[in-house]
Amino acid sequence: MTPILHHYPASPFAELVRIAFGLKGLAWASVDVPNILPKPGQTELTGGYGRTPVVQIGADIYCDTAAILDALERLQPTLSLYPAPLGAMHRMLAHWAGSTMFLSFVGAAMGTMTADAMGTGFIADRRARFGLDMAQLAAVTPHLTGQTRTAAAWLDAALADGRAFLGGDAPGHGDLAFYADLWFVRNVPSARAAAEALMRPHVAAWYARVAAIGHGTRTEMTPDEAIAVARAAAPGAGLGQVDPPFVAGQDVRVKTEGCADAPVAGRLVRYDATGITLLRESDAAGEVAVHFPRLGQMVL
Ligand SMILES: N[C@@H](CCC(=O)N[C@@H](CS)C(=O)NCC(=O)O)C(=O)O
Repeated sequence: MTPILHHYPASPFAELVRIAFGLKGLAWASVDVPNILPKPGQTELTGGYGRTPVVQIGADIYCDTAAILDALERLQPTLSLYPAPLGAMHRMLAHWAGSTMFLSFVGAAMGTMTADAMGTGFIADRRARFGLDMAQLAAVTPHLTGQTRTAAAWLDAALADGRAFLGGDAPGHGDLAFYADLWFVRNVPSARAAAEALMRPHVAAWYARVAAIGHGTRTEMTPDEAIAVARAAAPGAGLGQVDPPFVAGQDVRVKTEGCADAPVAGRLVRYDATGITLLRESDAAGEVAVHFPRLGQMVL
């Protein structure tokens, strides 16, 4: 079944997934979502999860790149996003690139933007959901820029032995995650100087190799068409088990750490080291399974 990506062009986490499609040579459908709430088509499917990206495969809805990449790995095992020798260690690299370092890269780039360039709607959205404070951002931008330079120096040192990708000959999740961080800085016009400072020789060559992977084969889809795809499908088979203290079928809510977005309510059918899955009823799409990674999600 063709995966459907709910995203907007400037999202670095969406860029990570677009390159993952390219790595696996997948055909995919693209649904454009706004870069601020509300996102009615997306939240009809997720039950409230409003972050970007979300990938839908039939009536299975994957929230967060960690859950999305697991789903793509099951859908199309080759080429693997977790190639040897690093294997699962790619998850650790990607987690660092997508947490502490993501905030540094995004802050370093956004700290160069004027409030006008961001727009009042965007600033209000990020303030309400993530606590964005423009004055505080301006004050910490030099610090965040320094943090990104250390990450770039480490990447450059890791690549200095001539390896093509962070784990050797084959690219993996960790490459895609760091690529997305740098890609975001490079795509903010006012952050040009910050971006240039990151492009050390080995980093620049590696960045070009990741970019060359491309995005696979993209077609366009409307939010209503995506909802119709979910309505016509049934959620896939269970992926795991429900560990204590919860029990299978229990009504719970899943809330993302560090974000004020509404929690997602549903019946718990997976809660283990591999992730979290809820079954829920959507008015428009019928029964859907909403999948989350284990890290970064609170079950309430
Ligand atoms: N841990 C999440 C982080 C996703 C994330 O922070 N996405 C940003 C955009 S790149 C976001 O949701 N911003 C708010 C929005 O798009 O509404 C993941 O790996 O997918």
